[in-house]
Amino acid sequence: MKLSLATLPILPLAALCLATLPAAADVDYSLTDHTAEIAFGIDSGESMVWLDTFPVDPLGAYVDTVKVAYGRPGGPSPINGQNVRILLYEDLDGGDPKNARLVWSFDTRVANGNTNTLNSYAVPPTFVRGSLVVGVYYRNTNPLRVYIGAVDTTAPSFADRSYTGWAVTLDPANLGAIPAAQWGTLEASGTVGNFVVDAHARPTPDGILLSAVEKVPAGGLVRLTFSGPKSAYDVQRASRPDFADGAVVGAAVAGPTWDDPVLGDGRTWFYLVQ
Ligand SMILES: [Ca+2]
Repeated sequence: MKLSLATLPILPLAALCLATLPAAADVDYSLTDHTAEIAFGIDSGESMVWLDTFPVDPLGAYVDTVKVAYGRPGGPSPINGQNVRILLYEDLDGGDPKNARLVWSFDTRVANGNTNTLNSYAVPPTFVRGSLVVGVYYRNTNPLRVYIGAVDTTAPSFADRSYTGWAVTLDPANLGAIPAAQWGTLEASGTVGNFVVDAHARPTPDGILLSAVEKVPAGGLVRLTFSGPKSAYDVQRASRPDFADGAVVGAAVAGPTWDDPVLGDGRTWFYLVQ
């Protein structure tokens, strides 16, 4: 990610300091303790979606993982191998996600069913505004009802955050088409709890957060503070915001800080950490 910095020493410190941003470089979204007491089911020949909603945290607007647990320990349905579709939506106005837009999906098969195991599904970092909505689509082609959605019913539970809908045929890219009587919150269906569906997200597409740019007058230094998923970073410096004359001034830097002895040179510099 890019941040710019004017290194003129006459600038007030506030103009140089972005230290109010925390250094945390990711966000875990979850409504549950990852232990399912109930498995949510769908009848033979019918389809359903089960979804959790999360207001977007600015430090986690780029979703890179969806995590799902299926069934519950001791659950009645042998669900491993069932076809499911993992879903990620953007819900601009938050609240009820029936008007959310499907931005990513992934066809897979249930694994680790009835064990409280979270299965992780990698998502190309996807920017989401408003609320992010994650969940699963499942069509039951078996002759019996299948109990497949994992529900945590122990306190605390969060109302108006877990939603489900069903129909004989259902398009998860068009939740609005689900009949109103077959759509609503989990608690409206008679179960107080939340689905065991999580998401993980980053503050930037590459997960690198340049959280502070500070003056260190002793030594005439500009100090960059950054964090991210890599073990080493390259720091570029340029005199132009388009980095047309950018050059790597710090190669394979481990971080979390890096110092540039340019504080007193009277010039304006731009930095890029990759
Ligand atoms: Ca909505």
